[in-house]
Amino acid sequence: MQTAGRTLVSLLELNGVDRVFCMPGESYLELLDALADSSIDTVTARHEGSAGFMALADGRLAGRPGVFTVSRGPGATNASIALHSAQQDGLPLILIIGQVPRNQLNRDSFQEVDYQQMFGSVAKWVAEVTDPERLPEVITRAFTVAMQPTPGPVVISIPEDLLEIPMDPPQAPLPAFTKTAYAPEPTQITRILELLGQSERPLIVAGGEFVSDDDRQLLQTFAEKHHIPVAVGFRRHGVFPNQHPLSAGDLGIGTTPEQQANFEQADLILALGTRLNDWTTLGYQFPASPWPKQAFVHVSADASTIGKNVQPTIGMATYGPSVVRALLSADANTSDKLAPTPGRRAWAEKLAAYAAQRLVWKPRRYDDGVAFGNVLTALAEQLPETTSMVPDAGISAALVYRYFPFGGPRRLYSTISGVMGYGVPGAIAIAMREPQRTVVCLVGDGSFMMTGTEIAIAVERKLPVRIVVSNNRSLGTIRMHQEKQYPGRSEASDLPGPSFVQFAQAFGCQAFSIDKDEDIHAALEAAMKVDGPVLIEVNASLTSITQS
Ligand SMILES: Cc1ncc(C[n+]2csc(CCOP(=O)(O)OP(=O)(O)O)c2C)c(N)n1
Ligand SMILES: [Mg+2]
Repeated sequence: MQTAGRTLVSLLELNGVDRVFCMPGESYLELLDALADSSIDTVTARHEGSAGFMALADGRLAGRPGVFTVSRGPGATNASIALHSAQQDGLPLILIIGQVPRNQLNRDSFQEVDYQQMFGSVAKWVAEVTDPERLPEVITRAFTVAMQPTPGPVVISIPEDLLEIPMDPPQAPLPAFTKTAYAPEPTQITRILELLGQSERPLIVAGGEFVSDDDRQLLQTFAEKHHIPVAVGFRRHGVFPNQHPLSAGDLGIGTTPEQQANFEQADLILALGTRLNDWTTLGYQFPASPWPKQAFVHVSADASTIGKNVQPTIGMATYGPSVVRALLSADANTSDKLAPTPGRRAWAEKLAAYAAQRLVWKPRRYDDGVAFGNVLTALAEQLPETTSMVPDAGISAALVYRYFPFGGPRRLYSTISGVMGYGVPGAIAIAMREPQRTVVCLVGDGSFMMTGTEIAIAVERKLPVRIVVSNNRSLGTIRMHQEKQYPGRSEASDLPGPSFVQFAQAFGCQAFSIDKDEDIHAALEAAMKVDGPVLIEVNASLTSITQS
């Protein structure tokens, strides 16, 4: 016999969990105690939101949901930001909450919250365990639900007293949770190849389901074989190299009207592994809603998104990579690269030329600081191929999406939700999983001030994260919109702040500053040599934001 708290930890281990992120609370002491005796690495964050951001980032890389634990009421309320991001990003996340004891449930007791009501519209599933014997079923189901078909957040509430009840250890095979296969339908594969054969101007819209390096390579092989230009979905730049001759750029905030007009010339759209959100569809205009102007194939693991806003010629509720794999093997007898028709070659060249021209940053100078794009360009030159880029929200992130070259094995770990505060904790969690890669966080001063205290973990664990703070002393993105709509007025968006160099040093983190353009190269070079975490504060121009 062991306590239910220990059983819970055994169940996490059985489901492949080797790390959890937490902010402790008195409502789950037995779980914390059991973690101490387990194989699981427990990371204490300084705020539940950050613990959630770390788990969110961890869930992208671990092959199972990221897991974080928080206390009831206030703790759970703070945690909610990460659940929303997990939902928008389609990332697997499990939140475990220490709930009030069972004899206090439904009595408005101290810090009690009804989590079904609170998180019901954000989480894929919310469950409260009131019988310890059901822990194995509920926890394992949480992993299954969080992982598929489209990953997302799950919330499990466990009353404090339940954790202390003695019970038998779980007996389960490994891995404990199910990974369901969603096989593509062979007749539809044949039909897609027929449509492709008839198409002169095909376009792939590639979404976030191309997660692994293998899947991304598969997409590239397929695009190259048939000479199909690829536009990546909103903030999915890592899915296809943006300097590739078949790159058509990205769909989203930065798509210009001319680019959209070009995309609309496509006679076949293959939307692969994407839920086609509002940004990726350019405000539900591309493909035209509800009936596209061209043949349209929509492949998404999330069946509910197919035919939601746009009616496809072919809809397939399965994973994008599995369809690409099936398409490649269905015509495996043809050569690796088919000769494109002149029309298709010209089409791809036109889209790629436009996208390539959008990638070029022209250096700029301002009197009130450095244009952050100048720093980004220097970073792009200095950073190795094995860079993992973790942008927060704000101008620096927008510049990454527009200008940063994602060639070869460079990876992007952004948020679809555009949430402030993800950058520092996200980069820390990624650095724990990718010790062999260069992990870079780009973050604005406002966003850094939300979760920058997590730098303490990077110092404690000597994680070599490179944190670049774009300090424009403003909530610059909001200021940019204010300048457009309320010129000359900046109510609430000015943001006096500390010296971020001194802030980092107070935590024991090495720090450098870039005050003017001439400092960029030396500061970046010195920062890259640091063994352990490093912060670079950029005195960023605010006037540049309305001109970039
Ligand atoms: C949690 C959260 N709160 C508010 C916003 C709205 N918002 C988007 S960008 C931004 C300003 C970000 O400021 P900063 O991090 O300094 O970056 P900058 O835009 O100045 O580069 C705000 C307030 C958000 N995205 N997320
Ligand atoms: Mg700012």
